[in-house]
Amino acid sequence: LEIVNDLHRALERNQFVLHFQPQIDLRTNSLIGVEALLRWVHPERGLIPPLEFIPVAEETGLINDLGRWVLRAACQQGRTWLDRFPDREPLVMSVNLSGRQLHQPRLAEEVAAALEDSGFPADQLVLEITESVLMNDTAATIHTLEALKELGVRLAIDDFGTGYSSLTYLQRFPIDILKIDKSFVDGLGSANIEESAVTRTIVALAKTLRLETVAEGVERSEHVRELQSLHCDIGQGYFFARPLDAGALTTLMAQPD
Ligand code: G
Ligand code: G
Ligand code: MN
Ligand code: NA
Repeated sequence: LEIVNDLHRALERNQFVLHFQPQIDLRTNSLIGVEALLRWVHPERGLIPPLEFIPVAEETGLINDLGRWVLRAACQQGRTWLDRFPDREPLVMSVNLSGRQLHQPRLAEEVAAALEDSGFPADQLVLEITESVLMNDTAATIHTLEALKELGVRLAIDDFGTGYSSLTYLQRFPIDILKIDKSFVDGLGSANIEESAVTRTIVALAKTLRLETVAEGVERSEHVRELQSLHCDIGQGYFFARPLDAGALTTLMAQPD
């Protein structure tokens, strides 16, 4: 419970940082975006991964302040990169939203403020929502998602395929992108065709619904080859790069693809 007190002070004390994991266009092999991933630099414990404090932040409600900080920091860093690398393809910035943030009535206003204050273009911001959060929900969720869409941002379903549920919500919610969960990507490149059945099906579904596909947890060249043959759009994973701090990513961007 010490962590709860520490967590409250951590925002005031500027102990959070964003790392950024590259997203690669599988057709051109170029860096086209990054996912912002939150880390807590604890003065005694060092770098704490989000799975250890985001659930606590959700329970205590601190996730709203923390999520607002993440949105602002991600948009500002995105703007810095756009200004620094004007000749690169427009960089897409993906930010994770938690369930509790999605239930916050002022979410769309806060996203609008983060975009306006940073000058980051709305159509280059992607908000990721996990499939389980979407499935547990309701009219209020649709309303929030539509308000977000009106700002011009795009919406992605994170961990897609792990929810074991009806797919009807894909027609109800204004979704743009499916992020194929690592557990399905792991099976790619195997001689056994059944190993790739789920990924194959998700990509086909996405094409029919005109959604973009991002494969997560791409670790091996065999994964890349099969994703390319399936015409999956984007890859993200250790094969390309781990999440990097802003400085390391700036160095990466300064090199040609
Ligand atoms: O690198 P990784 O350990 O960063 O991330 C672990 C989990 O934490 C992922 O499921 C990711 O979606 C989640 N996560 C990372 N950053 C954020 C964030 O800023 N907000 C929320 N809600 N979840 C995040
Ligand atoms: O938001 P999401 O649940 O998708 O978070 C992505 C998580 O996956 C982060 O914890 C990130 O560090 C991790 N990750 C990203 N690429 C890889 C990978 O290739 N392999 C593994 N094992 N984890 C990855
Ligand atoms: Mn994510
Ligand atoms: Na995921």
